[in-house]
Amino acid sequence: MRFDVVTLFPNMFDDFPEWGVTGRAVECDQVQLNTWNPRDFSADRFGRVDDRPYGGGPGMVMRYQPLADAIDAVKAESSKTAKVIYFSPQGRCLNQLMIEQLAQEDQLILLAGRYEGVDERLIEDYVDEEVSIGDYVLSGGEFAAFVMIDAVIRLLPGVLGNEESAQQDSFSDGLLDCPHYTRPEHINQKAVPEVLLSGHHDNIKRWRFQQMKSRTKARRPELFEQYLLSQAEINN
Ligand code: 4GM
Repeated sequence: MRFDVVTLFPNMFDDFPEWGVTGRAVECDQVQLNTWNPRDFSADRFGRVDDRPYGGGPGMVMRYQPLADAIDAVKAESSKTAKVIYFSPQGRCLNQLMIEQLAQEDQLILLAGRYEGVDERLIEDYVDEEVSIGDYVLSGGEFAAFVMIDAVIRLLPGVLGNEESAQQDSFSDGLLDCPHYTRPEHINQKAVPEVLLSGHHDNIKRWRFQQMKSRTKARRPELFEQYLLSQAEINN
């Protein structure tokens, strides 16, 4: 799989190959991670990539031309059909189902904005999906791109090493994960739940499933409602 990130701060992605399982996938060429700096594409005689907003107000807006030319350059050397994703708080909120679908793609072009965002016409002409990673504002889209890249790479076949892991993820069935414990058995009077020491694998499985459901119901009632609806559908 190939990621092409359009960013004013390509250096932010330099160390990616050093980070854990997702980095190893890049290191082993299972994933190609490229960066493109719109500054290199600015046709402006000062190399400007931003300008003042029409209508006034604070901050700057990323200009159409350098971004359009950068995206055209990515597409010219790869796939004309690659999806272009733009990260902004106005986008559709990212979830695991979207990540699973994105992991099926051969290539993603990720546009990381800065300042107040990009000229709206660039979004209309080039962006296939405007995506938000949550209801908060970042100083740039780069960390949103990191989030998506990480979540997608770990689903690629062979990346986690343990194929079961991805299947057992929280959300893979619409529920939060159960609690986990490792040695020692006692910490400050707190013991590991007895069932986990029992060696009774059916009981352990049941207990974990109960924990997943009770935690989801308590912490994320809206997710739990979704889960119940999807179960009802399966049973019909
Ligand atoms: C658009 C407009 C994404 C993008 C202004 C990007 C939050 C998210 C940016 C901007 C971002 C998000 C860059 N902030 N919630 N900042 O996914 O500053």
